[in-house]
Amino acid sequence: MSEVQAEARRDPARLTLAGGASALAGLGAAEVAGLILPGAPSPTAAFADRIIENTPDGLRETLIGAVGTADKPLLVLGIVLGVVIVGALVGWFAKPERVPWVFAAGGLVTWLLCFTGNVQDAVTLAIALAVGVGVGALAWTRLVLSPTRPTMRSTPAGALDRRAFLQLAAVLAAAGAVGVGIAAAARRGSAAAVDTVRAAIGLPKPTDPAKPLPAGVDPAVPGLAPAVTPNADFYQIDTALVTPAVDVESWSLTVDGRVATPLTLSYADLLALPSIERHVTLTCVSNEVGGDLVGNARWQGVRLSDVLATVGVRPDADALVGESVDGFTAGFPLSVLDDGRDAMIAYAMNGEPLPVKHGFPARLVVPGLYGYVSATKWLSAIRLTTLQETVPFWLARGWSADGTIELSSRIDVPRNRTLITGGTVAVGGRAWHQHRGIEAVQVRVDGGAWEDAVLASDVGDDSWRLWSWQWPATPGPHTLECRARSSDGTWQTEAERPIFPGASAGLHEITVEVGGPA
Ligand SMILES: Nc1nc2c(c(=O)[nH]1)N[C@H]1C(S)=C(S)[C@@H](COP(=O)(O)O)O[C@H]1N2
Ligand SMILES: [Mo]
Repeated sequence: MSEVQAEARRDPARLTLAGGASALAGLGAAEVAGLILPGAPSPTAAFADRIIENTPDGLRETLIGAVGTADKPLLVLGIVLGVVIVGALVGWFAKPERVPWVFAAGGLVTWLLCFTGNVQDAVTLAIALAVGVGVGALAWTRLVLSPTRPTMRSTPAGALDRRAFLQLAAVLAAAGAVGVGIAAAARRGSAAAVDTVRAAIGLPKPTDPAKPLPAGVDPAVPGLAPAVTPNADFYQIDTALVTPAVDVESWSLTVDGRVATPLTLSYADLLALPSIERHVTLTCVSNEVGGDLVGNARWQGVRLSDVLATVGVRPDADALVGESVDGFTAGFPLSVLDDGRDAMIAYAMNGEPLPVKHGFPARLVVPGLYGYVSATKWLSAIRLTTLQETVPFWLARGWSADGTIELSSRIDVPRNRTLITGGTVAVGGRAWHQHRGIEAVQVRVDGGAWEDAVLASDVGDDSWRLWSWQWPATPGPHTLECRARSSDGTWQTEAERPIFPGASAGLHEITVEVGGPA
């Protein structure tokens, strides 16, 4: 090695820059490779999914609360920056000859961390990461190890001169960033393409339609959200960073496991089966008392029990696990279905094909169960099994196997911590105990006597019920609380309980400041 070359290899600024640029070039190459390989995940997204999954629940909620829906783009940006910084540090600290090997080790560790057990993902991700490591190592070689190429301006002794080095580093880094950007844009584009296909789908008429909504399901309380939640306002919970954009032509749903005859349905097969349509309120177990992770929609789909009768559930199966194309699983005991509830493989929500983010082309909806044990979106398989044989996603993380929805109620109007005008104040909210129904709601002010609220018309036992109460408000600060009575006769209790490992409990309380009369 010449003096000049040796000198260049000792220049920390040069090595750091070369490391960062090589890493970014490698990441861009891995993303582009992941885009080109059919069915391959985005390496960045796969890694982000792992981070999300392994973040303790409490911390995750806090972070998501702090940054809102920007959480996922910020996470991706963080990962890209992280790769560049790690690359720069490797360039700075590692022996130059060893850097390609450190890159390879990084690729291997990433692959191991991202391993979900899904074979297709593992193979395609391995290829994408290998391409990334190769490109990163090549970039490093050109920048630092053997920069001499006929086309490249180099000092006679074999190190790139300063300008040539900076140019090459900038080109490599820019190419990497463009690769990441193109891959992200293309993946978003494919989601848009799926949405176009989805919008053009004609739905069959439900064989067994929902009962028309009775008059008066929405109390006359200004500012109260409606009894049926518009799709655009429906809460959304998923573990996946990039929600799946499923090509409905190649999609199919398999029903197998402990069954007599396994079944595979195409989208057309599913839509051709007799269907039911019902109003069902979905709730997330992570909903805090007074929280808004709850929504009511009119779902259309195929009755789950019809499909189970077709495949013939074997007596050694006691649970059902729904599996998503994204690897998520949710499962519950089959005994839940014994009461004949309207559990369904849903393909429509409020009269439209399922929105992409709510599980297009199909999901499970089971009245009375929290989403984490039942409501698998982007459904790809239904496995008849036992919960020991197939442990669903959240159960493997310590959440309760009993996902029965708790009796709960909420005050929506007036809003918490607001200043309102005195006189008679319209108070309103909703209460739910899916599959049981709500028979009474009461409100109390400042810990006083419970007063009966007026229930709005009933949509059905599987839906929440809205309520209202006319409050003769006096000026000053006040607290309001509500409680509901289930149709099974039990009152919601005051005892508070945290969300983990299975649903919050306690009464929703708000404080308001009442000003003078209007
Ligand atoms: N594939 C998949 N399905 C899923 C989830 C998920 O993370 N991935 N989350 C579940 C949870 S915890 C809930 S509460 C509901 C939420 O459904 P929504 O996003 O349509 O409101 O979906 C369920 N189905
Ligand atoms: Mo959930």
